[in-house]
Amino acid sequence: MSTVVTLGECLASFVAVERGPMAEVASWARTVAGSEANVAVGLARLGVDVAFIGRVGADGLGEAVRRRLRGEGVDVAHLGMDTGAATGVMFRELRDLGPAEVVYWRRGSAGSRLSSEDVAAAADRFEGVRWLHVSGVTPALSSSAAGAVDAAIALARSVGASVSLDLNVRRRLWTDQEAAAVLAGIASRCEVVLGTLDEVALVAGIIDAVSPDGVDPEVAADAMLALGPRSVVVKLGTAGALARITPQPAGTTSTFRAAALAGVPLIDPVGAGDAFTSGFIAATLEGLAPVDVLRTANACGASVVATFGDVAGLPNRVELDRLLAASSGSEDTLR
Ligand code: KDG
Repeated sequence: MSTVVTLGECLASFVAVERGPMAEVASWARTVAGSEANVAVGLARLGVDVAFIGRVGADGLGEAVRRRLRGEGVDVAHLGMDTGAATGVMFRELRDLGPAEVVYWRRGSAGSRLSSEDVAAAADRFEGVRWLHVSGVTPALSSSAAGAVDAAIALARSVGASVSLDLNVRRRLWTDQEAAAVLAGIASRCEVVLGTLDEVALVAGIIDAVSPDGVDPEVAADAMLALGPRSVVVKLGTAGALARITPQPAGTTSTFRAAALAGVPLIDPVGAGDAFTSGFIAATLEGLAPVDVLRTANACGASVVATFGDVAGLPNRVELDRLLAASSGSEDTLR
């Protein structure tokens, strides 16, 4: 039986081995990527039973994805092999200056063909489940994938599970306006919404462009709370994280903050948000106090920032405890 269910597209990811512009890269390391799959691996490493629903192509890259997730202990019984489409692929460079270029080969991919029928077929995975996690990547892939997210949320709510949404606005997949409209609707059906400051502000409707400068995270979080979730978590990178939480069934909303870990080497930040989310969910399920939940999440995120690839740095329980013990009291001062 799974404690957590998640769904989405898991890609074969080719990450540049040398740093610099993609046009010059000759060597690539094949890894797996995909926001929700990264979260699933993070949870499995922390000892949480987790199932991943999705599709890969009936090809070697799909097999590599399945083997990796299965090897990490993720339940892949409902990660189907689609004979009608290829496994999605992404290439990304490692760039020291400016945003890194990402190339997707995922239009019409197997993962984008995820549908509400796949969720219905996985209904057994929702029996006794405590948490469903979804991200803003999947509804951007196709209308059938958006339908899968809606079906999963309805199923999770029908069994009393908590639902979290990581906004994950992917500007290569849709416009800000499209993302804001769809993700606000999903947020209204979730208990927990996580995002960076620009994502929270965009979806909550307090800015319509990528310019969070000057936006107070608490103001952005409160605008998001007004859509319906009970908790909003704003990931602030080197400034740590902030949560606004309204107790159930009702009460005064409180703010909780945790500083980022100090001195984290910036090796490869992609996947850090997913690592944060896996730490957040695992610590919440354990019943930790909100500040300790945020500290755990920050530590998981930092661990991935300091490592190459989306999932290599995701800590197991022993590594996480060591990291938390070593960093206790040495976090960056809150800004
Ligand atoms: O959060 C990391 C993800 O962005 C990456 O693994 C790939 O899911 C992905 C996407 O669609 O960008």
